[in-house]
Amino acid sequence: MSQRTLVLLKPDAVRRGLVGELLGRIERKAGWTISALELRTLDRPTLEQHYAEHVGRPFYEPLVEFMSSGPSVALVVEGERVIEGVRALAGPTDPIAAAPGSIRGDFGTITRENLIHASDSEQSAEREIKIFFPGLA
Ligand code: 3AN
Repeated sequence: MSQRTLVLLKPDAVRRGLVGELLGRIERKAGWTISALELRTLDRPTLEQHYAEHVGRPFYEPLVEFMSSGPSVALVVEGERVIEGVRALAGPTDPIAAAPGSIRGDFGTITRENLIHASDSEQSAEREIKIFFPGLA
């Protein structure tokens, strides 16, 4: 089943020079393609929309601070079961709990700065793609 997902390589990934490594892991999956890609510093209104479900949680303010602290790479990836697939490449939210071999497991230590965001369902993917790439059909 071909799907689309919204991926963010977060400011820690960009600062640490991991963009090539992380894009490479996505590109090397057979049949997946990148259909949009942009380097962009995310502003507060964009992040408020993106993280609407987390507004009011104790980690929300530091999360927004971090996410607007430098450029991120936003991209849309398309392909077979790509929503579940990129989440599997990323690993779980807590990088210490994430298995080695996953992006968070290989490169992360703290939960806020966990390198990558990937949509968690078809509904989220549709909503998030509209926020970051409103011109994409
Ligand atoms: P995921 O990105 O794994 O789907 P979400 O959607 O639950 O995780 O959380 C969004 C982002 O909020 C995470 N990627 C992480 O940066 C941050 N976050 C989530 N839970 C915590 C927490 N307990 N403490 C600090 N930051 C958190």
